[in-house]
Amino acid sequence: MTLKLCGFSASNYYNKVKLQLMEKDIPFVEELVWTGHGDSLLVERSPMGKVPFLDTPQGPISESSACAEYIEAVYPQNPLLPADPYAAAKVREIILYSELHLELVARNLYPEAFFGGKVSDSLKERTRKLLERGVHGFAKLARFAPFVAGPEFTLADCAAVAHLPLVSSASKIIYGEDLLAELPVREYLKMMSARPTLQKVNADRKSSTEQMLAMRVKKP
Ligand SMILES: N[C@@H](CCC(=O)N[C@@H](CS)C(=O)NCC(=O)O)C(=O)O
Repeated sequence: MTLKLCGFSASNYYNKVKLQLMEKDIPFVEELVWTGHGDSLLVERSPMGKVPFLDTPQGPISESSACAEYIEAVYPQNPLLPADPYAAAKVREIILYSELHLELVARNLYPEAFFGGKVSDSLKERTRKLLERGVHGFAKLARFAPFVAGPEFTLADCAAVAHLPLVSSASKIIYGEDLLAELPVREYLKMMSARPTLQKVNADRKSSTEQMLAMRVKKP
């Protein structure tokens, strides 16, 4: 059975796994699954109702990092985790920092930054403090040499190219300042955008985002 990646292409976590599959040259199909409809079938496959999740011959896997680890274990071709356990742990560490201490924190700002909602001043203030701390920590680990974990393209790049642009734009929109400005994110994204795999992910992201925004406008 071919792997099936489920979710939608505007999702950064979906794109993290999609880029991994493409970089490893693994055949897969996509199933469009939107979130937020309280769909009991979705919760059967992804208990938190989140995307992405992966349909495998043995059943579904939710959480992008669990999906990513499964893919690396089952498809050793074009490995995106170093063989050395310490080096692999450093890649995983960067992924965790980019998600727990940057993306998930910046996510507090998305309702106002991207979806026409409002975020309270106190939440903006709290989020800014946490983000500054996260950026400081991430900056100590990220190498950008030229890839985020060092000289090789790894899973950390699949995460970083999906998450960093969102963190950057949300902070620019809400604080009038890019909280990632101390990092060479622009140069990094420019270098990464030469990859045909990322070009495809980004093209799909654009059309999926338009679709998602159109659906939101139609809601009563
Ligand atoms: N920790 C999860 C995060 C996934 C996530 O937050 N996905 C968003 C889309 S980008 C989602 O499904 N949101 C719907 C919801 O939270 O109900 C992962 O790594 O897969």
